[in-house]
Amino acid sequence: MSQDKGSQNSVDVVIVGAGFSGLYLIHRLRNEGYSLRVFERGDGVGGTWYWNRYPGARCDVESMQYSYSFDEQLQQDWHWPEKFSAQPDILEYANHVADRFDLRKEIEFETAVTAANFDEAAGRWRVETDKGEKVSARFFIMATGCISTAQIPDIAGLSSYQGNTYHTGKWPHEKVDFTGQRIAVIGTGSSGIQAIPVLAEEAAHLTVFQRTANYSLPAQNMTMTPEYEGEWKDDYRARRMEMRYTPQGSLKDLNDEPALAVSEDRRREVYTERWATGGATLLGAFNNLLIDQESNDTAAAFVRQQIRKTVKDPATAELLCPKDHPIGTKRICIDSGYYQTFNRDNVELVDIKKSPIERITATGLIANGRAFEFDSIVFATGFDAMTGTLFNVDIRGRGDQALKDKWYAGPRTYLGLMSEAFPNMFMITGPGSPSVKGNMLNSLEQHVDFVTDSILHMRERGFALMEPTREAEDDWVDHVQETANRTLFPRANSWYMGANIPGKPRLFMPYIGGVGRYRQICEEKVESGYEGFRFDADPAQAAAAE
Ligand code: N01
Repeated sequence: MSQDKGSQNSVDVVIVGAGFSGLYLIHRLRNEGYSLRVFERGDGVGGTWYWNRYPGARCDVESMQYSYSFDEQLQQDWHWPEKFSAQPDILEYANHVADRFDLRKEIEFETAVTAANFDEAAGRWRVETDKGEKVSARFFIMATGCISTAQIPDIAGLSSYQGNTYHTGKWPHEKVDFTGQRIAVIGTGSSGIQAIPVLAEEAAHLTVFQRTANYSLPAQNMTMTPEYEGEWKDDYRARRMEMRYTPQGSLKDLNDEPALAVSEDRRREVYTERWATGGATLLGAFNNLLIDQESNDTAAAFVRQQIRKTVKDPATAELLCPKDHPIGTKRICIDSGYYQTFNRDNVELVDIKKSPIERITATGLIANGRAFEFDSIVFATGFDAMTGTLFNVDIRGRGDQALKDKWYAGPRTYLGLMSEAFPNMFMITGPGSPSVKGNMLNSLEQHVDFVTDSILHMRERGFALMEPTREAEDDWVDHVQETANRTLFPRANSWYMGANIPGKPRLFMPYIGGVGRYRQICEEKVESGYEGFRFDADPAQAAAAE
């Protein structure tokens, strides 16, 4: 059984990260009697929701669905105050789960894992931390999230800036008071689009620097009603089961009809209804919006129409209208009053599409040949997604091969769970799994269950090592790309494609074949004897027996 944290340098499992994946892993593996060391670089639990504390941060999956399903009493007891939860409420939930299941005592906070090497002779992982500790473990699990390495672009002069700088993904813990300040926000992805309306209310003046106009849909958020909450709680088990086999891991109203099969008037009616309902429901208005360009164009045109109706200044409205990628192929943004914010007198939109920000100065920045002065600059510039955090740890598998080297042309995984030559190393929601293309809570629970069940499978059968075969991995990598290529997703310069990081290989990283379909594939592999994986005996014992 597990002992006090910090007391063991040889354990069954090392877990990196105490976000939602790490917490559930601790719960499951500890209940099965495994000894653990869990390292978390932050000083609290919650992962993404620990770091992304920027004003306006909110989840765009409904609260009743963006929560754990593993414990019936937990889901019955917990009350979400709003339809779409704000970051502080989600963080409070993570803390509640950590306390309720007594998980905190397993976690070493403010400790980053720096390296992990697979010792082939011993069949164990040697893990090192930034505190200089070395721990040996049979299993090594990266539960580090998909968007956890914040990215500040390398703009000339950045270090000369005398004002305050912030990144949405590394927001300070104490409240930042922007009253009376002139602020710049660089970036108009999900984070920027959520932060801008809130910052605009506080700041004296806000300048938004936009490189790519993004499609944003209104959240139409509301206070949770007892009726809605009750409806879910009365039927939670059945609904959770249903969610698991849906395309996005959540219950949504998906219309199984192609967009061009109905009249233009009917299409407009459907889009208008879904715009009023809020959230990402508009993307489910027809069944081929993310596959067929002409169909997609109809939804994109509708959203541009809404933008032009909302934003009073026609030139600003035009700049805010996305025209260079199909709607939904960059992560759709969900906002509360984003477009309306540009009607405020204290907000200006600056287009930097044609020429990037020239440089940052001591007092502001220069863009389009114009000098701006700011008290604070907010970088809403995104993340080195999916692979960045894995590469921040020097992970080496068989033959001292670095993960980074093996993946030089893009991530190579089997089912987004493991990579060949890295035995007993698991990734929770790794590249090649649906992860960010669905309800993350649903996907991470599935992965934690898969990993725990695999470890139990090995225990029952006396296996020591688990690893995908090269053939299975090659086939899966091809399948992930072929599936993406049947959609419109590769047409956008998105972080899904690695396009936001200079030099990153351009390919679609998540699996877009559907959350439910993916779960079925995983189940089929297990049922057919863990097809595509190979299991080996303990190399140390085998050597001793010779
Ligand atoms: O990051 P992003 P994010 N000069 O990469 C711009 C999740 N999330 O933090 O599009 C100027 O999407 C960049 O421009 P461009 C969600 O999955 C969820 O906003 O590359 N601009 C873009 O506008 C989301 O997708 C929630 O041309 C530069 C922006 O910065 C993911 O996190 C809320 C630049 C980055 O957008 C990441 O979202 C928040 C430069 N040098 C986040 N470099 C919800 O659940 C980058 N940009 C609601």
